[in-house]
Amino acid sequence: TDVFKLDLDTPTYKGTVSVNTGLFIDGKFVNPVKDDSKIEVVNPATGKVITSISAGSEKDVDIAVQAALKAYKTSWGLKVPGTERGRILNKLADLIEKNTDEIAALESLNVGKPYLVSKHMDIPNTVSTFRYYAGWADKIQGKTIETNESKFAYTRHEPYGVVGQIIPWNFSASSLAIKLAPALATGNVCVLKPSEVSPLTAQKIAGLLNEAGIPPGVVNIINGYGNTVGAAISSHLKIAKVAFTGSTLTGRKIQEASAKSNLKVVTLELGGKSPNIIFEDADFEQAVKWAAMGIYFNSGQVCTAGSRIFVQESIYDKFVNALRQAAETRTTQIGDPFDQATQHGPQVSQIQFDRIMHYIDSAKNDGANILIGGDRHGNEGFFIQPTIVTDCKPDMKIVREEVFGPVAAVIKFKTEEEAIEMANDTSYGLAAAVFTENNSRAIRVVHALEAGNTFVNCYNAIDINVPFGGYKQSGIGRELGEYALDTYTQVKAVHVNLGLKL
Ligand code: TXE
Repeated sequence: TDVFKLDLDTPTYKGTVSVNTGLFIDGKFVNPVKDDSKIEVVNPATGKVITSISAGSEKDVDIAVQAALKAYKTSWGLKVPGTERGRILNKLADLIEKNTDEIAALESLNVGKPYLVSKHMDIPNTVSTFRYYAGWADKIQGKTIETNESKFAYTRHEPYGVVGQIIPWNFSASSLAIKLAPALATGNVCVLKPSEVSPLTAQKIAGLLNEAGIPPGVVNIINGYGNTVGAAISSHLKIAKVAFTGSTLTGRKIQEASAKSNLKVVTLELGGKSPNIIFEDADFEQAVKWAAMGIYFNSGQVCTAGSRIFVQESIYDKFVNALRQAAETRTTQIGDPFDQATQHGPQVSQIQFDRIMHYIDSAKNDGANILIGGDRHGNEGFFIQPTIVTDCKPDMKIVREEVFGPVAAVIKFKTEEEAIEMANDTSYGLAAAVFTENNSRAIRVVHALEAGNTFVNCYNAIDINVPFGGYKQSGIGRELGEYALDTYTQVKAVHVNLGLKL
């Protein structure tokens, strides 16, 4: 297999990045069965090709599943005590931590995220997620359940066996940890497909697995396209569960593939069009800052992005003006992801760039007002200006569909009831936020919002030990926190006869 190596001499990272470009199966980097399949990896800040990596096929997925099944029976699963699985996951966390700078550089090179964000948020979160679930590995417990005198009943929380995991590009390293860590802690073995857009961090972490002591076959990483490798994972008969993060459209396909193959358990973390409600009694300055961060963080490429901002009539003009200033400031922070001052990077790909520009055009054509932004930034790479859209009507595409870019739709409301009704008028239910200094109102509104992750006087304040997931068409199941353990285990009830005779 080939190794990609690049020397970087940037203001924030000086050093080499290197990853193997092969598929990682059964503890080794290998070439795909169809040897010539490659995917070009692009730097979104320049639009130029960085390298190319091997693309797997259905056959490679099958080879990985066989390796995983063997590992499950011999060197992982319930064969290995939880304390030992935890020890190994902690070792992996240590190795990732040791390589933080290089992995952060790969994240920034491939996804366009500011290097200092990758280094201080994404990779530390990746490390913490492995440590958090390492701690759970020896605390997977069933119950004993009283029935009658002559019976002893208890439950075991057993792993599924081989789980398939399909991840997107917006948090390429931390979403890998959110998938692998709870699965491995509970004793499962994994076949994971990174996004074809952002394979480099997964390749780097794959290269650390053997040193961490993860036995061959326990984690297999197969790069490739959704309609080949992704489809093969979701329809494989020996994969007992699939966990997916990505678009609602693809989530639907995965659910369908599961139904048509072996009814594998499906957990989905999908898109959103999350409401952020600002009441007239909010801490005004704080609300503006959180709202701007809520939509512009990671260039808007966040599933929980607060993309519909509802503002109460009496403060509407003042708020829109302040948000506009926040967007102007953010525009001055656009730049090369490796520059010290950069806070706002490019969109991840040409496809995403085009999709976002198409949404901005649709808003214009539908009669909305582009208050600020609305165009590309610079003439290289996939940068888009922080954008605010006003004069929105409820049926406009810009209000109904996920843009996944730095585009806020701002909407005026009069009463609390109206705000709740408009906020819930969506097929999504991932996140929602409310800003008010009135505590009873905050709790009342948050309880009425149809979303899995809700925030009071903050936004995107996600923690690894708090469950994360969606209502409605934003998903099925929960990741993070103790709740994720349930989605990686199946309950076996054991009934033991203590003396009942027939
Ligand atoms: O997503 P896809 P894309 C949303 C966001 C974005 C849109 C499209 O709105 O604009 O999705 O992005 C794999 N069977 N989100 O095209 O297609 C694919 O290879 C199995 C929200 O990147 O959902 C990749 O690994 N797998 C989201 C993964 O699915 C398939 C994050 C995600 O890609 C497949 C990303 C198939 N048939 C995008 N087709 C979030 N919830 O955070 C594709 N894939």
